[in-house]
Amino acid sequence: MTSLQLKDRIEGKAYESHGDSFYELNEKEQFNVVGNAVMEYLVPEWIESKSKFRKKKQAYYLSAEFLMGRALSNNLVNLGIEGEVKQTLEEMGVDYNALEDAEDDAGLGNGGLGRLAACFLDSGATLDYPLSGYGILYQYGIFKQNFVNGFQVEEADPWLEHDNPWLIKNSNDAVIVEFSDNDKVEAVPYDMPIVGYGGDTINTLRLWKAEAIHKFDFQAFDQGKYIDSVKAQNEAETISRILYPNDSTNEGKKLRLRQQYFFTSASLQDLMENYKAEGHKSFDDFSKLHSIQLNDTHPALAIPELIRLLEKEGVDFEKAFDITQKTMAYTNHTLLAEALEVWDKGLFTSALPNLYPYIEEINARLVRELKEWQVDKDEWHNFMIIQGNSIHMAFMSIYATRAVNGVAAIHTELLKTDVLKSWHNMFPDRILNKTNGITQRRWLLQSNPQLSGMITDLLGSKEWVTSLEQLKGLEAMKDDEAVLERFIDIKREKKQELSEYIQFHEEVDIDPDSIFDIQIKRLHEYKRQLMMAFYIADLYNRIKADPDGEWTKRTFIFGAKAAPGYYMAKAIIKYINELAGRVNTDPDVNGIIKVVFVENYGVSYAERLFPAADVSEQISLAGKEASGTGNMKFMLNGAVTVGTMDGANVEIVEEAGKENNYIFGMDVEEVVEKRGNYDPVAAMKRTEGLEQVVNALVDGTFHDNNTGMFQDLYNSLTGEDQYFILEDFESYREAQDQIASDFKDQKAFYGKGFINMANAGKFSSDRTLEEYATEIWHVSKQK
Ligand code: GL9
Repeated sequence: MTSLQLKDRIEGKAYESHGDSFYELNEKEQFNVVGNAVMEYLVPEWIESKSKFRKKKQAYYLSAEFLMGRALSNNLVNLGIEGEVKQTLEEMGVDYNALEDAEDDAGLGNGGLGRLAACFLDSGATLDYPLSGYGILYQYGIFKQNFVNGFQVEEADPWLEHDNPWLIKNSNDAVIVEFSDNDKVEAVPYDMPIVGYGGDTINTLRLWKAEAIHKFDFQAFDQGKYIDSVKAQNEAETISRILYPNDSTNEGKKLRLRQQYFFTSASLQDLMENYKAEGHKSFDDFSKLHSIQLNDTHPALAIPELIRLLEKEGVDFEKAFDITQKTMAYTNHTLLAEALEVWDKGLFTSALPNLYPYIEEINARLVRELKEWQVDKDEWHNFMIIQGNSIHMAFMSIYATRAVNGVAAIHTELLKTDVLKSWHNMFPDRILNKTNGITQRRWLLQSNPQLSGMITDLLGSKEWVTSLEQLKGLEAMKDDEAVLERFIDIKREKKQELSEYIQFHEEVDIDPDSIFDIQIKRLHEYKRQLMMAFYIADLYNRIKADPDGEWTKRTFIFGAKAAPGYYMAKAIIKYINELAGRVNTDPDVNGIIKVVFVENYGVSYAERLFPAADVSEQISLAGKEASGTGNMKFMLNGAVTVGTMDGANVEIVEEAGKENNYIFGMDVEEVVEKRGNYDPVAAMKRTEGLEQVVNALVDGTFHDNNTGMFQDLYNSLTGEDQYFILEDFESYREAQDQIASDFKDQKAFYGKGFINMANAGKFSSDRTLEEYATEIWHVSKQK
């Protein structure tokens, strides 16, 4: 495509879609027009990709969440036309950065689990695997976060209000989803292209929107009942209205169950329709041509639903169960008991009366097997899907699938030895490990072009973009002064860019020469944002006591959304905002430390934060964080980790060396040991300075606008301290103080970050996806 053709195409699209000259449009409209032009360019390749995978075994990633973020730059880079498009736009007088910023994030996910799905799609297409995503087209994505007096206030995220150029409505493929005999809706698919790097493969993310079968009741309207006339449409659309903003908790809501059934049923019907259209006369070959990955238990209703749909096609139960089990695999993403999905039987039967009998039948089959296997009756509660009034989705997902996997080595080990121990003993080959990964295309190539350029220069090729293990070749250069200086200069430049962005958006002035110490992830007690805040509060007290001491300049940055109903998480946000206000304005502190809580953290903000980090905060209580993926993004961008031996941190330090990171705190065994005999108040009193920090919650130092929130934080800590903040504080403080001291020798400090980057190869989602494709899905590449 020449520059002139591109210009013509863009100008033409503007007339077509807006009836106006491109140059008269606002930024959102201009973005939309450019997006449409890119779509027109990629569609032939997209069609080509679909046909090359026809009649081959394909993998389907079913997920209630896909946290895609923006697509423009990603598509341009992966198509290999970024340079041309940017140049053409520049010739047309368009500011590319402003255009890029005009795109709304596709925030169809809560956090790590949803972002992992997005990284997997990128890797699947890049590796030329037949991998499609299936999910929900939420009208509203993850809420926008505002701070009002330091409190989180949520606002809707109407990301589809401006036309979205990446979605193509495919009305021909609409299907009917039946919740019950007299409660049915239409599922209409919207397809988004997933462009692989290099542009050889363009896969599809299919998102379902709910619509009424009869959208408008003419009679009602005619009788003046205007609201009634669109009631059916309104009720149907409610199903795909909004993403549940929970993180790692299970809320047994009927609407959520309806969402889960809605998209799994629609997706399976889609697959079965296509299968039949290919001319198959029986379903004997279905599992040979389909591999379905269940992203957590959110899509687990696919299990009874596939059996139900197969029976409708004349397949008997045993055969249908067999096909289902051979087709499906399940990923577990958490060990937290409160996150495991358990549905109330009454709620389930009222929401999905036609599906429930299939769950009973699956459970009855399991009971027959438990008897056959001569499992002691006392053990049955570790297996049974239906127990009293509860339906256990994880147990069903293990029972009726071929493979179950955890998301980091330690997590999988804990599944085998603890949460799913009985299952593991029964089926020792079923539980596998697939350590998570991240795509280096978005998280290095696009978000850190400076570091990318340096890596390409040093390695003499861009191969690392599709083969991240190549980074290992950098390790030998760690003592090369010039290399390290360039690395430090780039980090400084990214910190400068972030400082300007934060100055503009948060109105806080930060110093790019200070340590940038960053914790960005969902707000959860187990992740212990409060422990980092306590470190800052303690450091503040120490500085106040000795303002002329030799302090290292530091900037502490937080980014996190709290689930709207999660009271304690919201209390922690308020506390950190109060702390930030105090620290940032105290003349005694005089800018030695700064604290920033960035508003509305999300994928696009993350792309600015990871490249600018010196220190990565991964301080969850050991045994609680299944994997983490932010930890990998920091590492890839050359930050050191201060962290516990939890999740993928364990593998990060295995790759990059404990000596290049700051590991502290209790490990899993120590946590288990401590549980029985823990006295948080004793821990607090024995740790110098800690009591002052904790008391400051309630002694009038900080104010929570009379909500009582800080008293509740205090009570939780001194009463139980479930997450052992007071126990681990001392060793965390030591690690943090060590960082401040090590930073004085810049070359030594950044040398550690450099080694981390050089050893990040394992954490490419290309590696993870390759493992899923070859060890679980058994699909093959088609160039
Ligand atoms: C999570 C785990 O908590 C993370 O440790 C893990 O990295 C990701 C991806 O495997 O999955 N499980 C989970 O429920 N969430 C995770 O992030 N929560 C959200 O995504 C909101």
